[in-house]
Amino acid sequence: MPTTQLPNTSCLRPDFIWGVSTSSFQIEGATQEDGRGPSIWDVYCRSGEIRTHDTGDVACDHYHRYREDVGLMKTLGVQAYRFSVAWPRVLPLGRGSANEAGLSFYDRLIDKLLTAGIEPWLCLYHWDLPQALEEHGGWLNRDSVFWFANYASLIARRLGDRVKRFATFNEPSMFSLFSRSLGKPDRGCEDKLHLMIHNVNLAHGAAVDALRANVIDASIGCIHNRQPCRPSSASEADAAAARRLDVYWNAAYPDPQCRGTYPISMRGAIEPHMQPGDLARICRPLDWFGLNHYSPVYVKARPDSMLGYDFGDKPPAVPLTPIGWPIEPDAFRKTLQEVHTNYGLPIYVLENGYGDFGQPDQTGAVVDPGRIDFLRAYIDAMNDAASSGVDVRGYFVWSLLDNFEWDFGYSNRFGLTYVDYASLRRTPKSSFGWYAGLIKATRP
Ligand code: PNW
Repeated sequence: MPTTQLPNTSCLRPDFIWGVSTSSFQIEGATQEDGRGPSIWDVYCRSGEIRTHDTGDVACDHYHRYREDVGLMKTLGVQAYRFSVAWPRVLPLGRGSANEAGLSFYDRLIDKLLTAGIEPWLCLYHWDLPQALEEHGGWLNRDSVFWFANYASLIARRLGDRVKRFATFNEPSMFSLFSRSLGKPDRGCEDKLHLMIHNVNLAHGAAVDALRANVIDASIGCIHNRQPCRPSSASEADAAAARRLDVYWNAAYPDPQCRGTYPISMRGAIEPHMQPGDLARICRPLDWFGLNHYSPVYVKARPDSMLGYDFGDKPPAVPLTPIGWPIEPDAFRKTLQEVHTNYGLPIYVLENGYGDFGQPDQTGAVVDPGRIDFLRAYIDAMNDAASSGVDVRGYFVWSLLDNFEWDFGYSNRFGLTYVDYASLRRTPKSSFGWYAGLIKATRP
């Protein structure tokens, strides 16, 4: 297929929003500047657990280069930009007195976006918990509900005159399933997992209330990573493990938040942490469902591990991205349909993207036809979902820039823009030009 070919977008709404997403720890750098406090990720990066020994100290240096990055978005033509606020940058200890210098960075970024005609979509939590709060138990302490609500209220009061789109959490199921604060990921940490799930759900509900109280015209959601969990073999044990993981990965947060109930199979384990009125505190009215989707997950049974699962082999017939993630656009279509059926909210796809190791060629160009083919196929699948009645209103590519890819450090690249981590120079990839062409073609 010629790399210039665009997907079918004929069934998308005329006011459909095209965007790009990033997160604070993955791009900002400047971790010790202007009074920012340490986050749990600064500490993890020094624990030796990140395979490449990378840190977020410099990352993409977005803290100093945000003007250039907003310029890239303007060239791309996106209507919206999803970013996150680093909680320890604005509240170095997680609570108590605010750090004016940190807040003013987000002032400058937001003003720059608005001047460029790009709508800011602000996510309160993309995994960089203030280390000071972790030392008080982090999400395992029920006080985290108040810490988070107070932080949400500060952001709403300070930035809510210009920001109207707010997400409480990014992928709560991911950071709880993979949280180091649970300890060794065996059966012994399951009780802590249930406590964390419940506290984070309560923190979501409390933050929604704090945002509504301070921003009259706020449009609020939570961002969920939904990926079908499939057994990696025909055995009944693997099928059972996949069903169990599916509940935790895909339903543990959206069910109580959007429907006011925990999935049946979890209720007994949540019960010891439940106080009267909790479900009503969690289930606050929302304006939309934020969906992050990449691929299905293949699961095998492993009885001694947390929830009794492990990641299994992918079926040999399934094509993979260079970093080994399955390419299955039809699973995206089905996921959109499920979210629509289960929760009935307007959907914004706030992450979808392709990870590779792409480097510049001899001419300095970064040519990434695999990413273009991936995005085209996934956008076609989204259009199919829309044609069958799914209320999908926006699509944001992960990510504007190559960035700090958590446990994989800087090796895995998801950007439409290549970042040379030595010079910090940005080079738009061919997918950048392709996405710009798509946005241009769909706008009157
Ligand atoms: C998301 N999985 O995480 C995050 O929101 C981003 O910060 C991250 O950079 C991006 O996806 C790419 O990884 C995920 O195992 C983590 O399927 C794990 C999975 C999916 C998404």
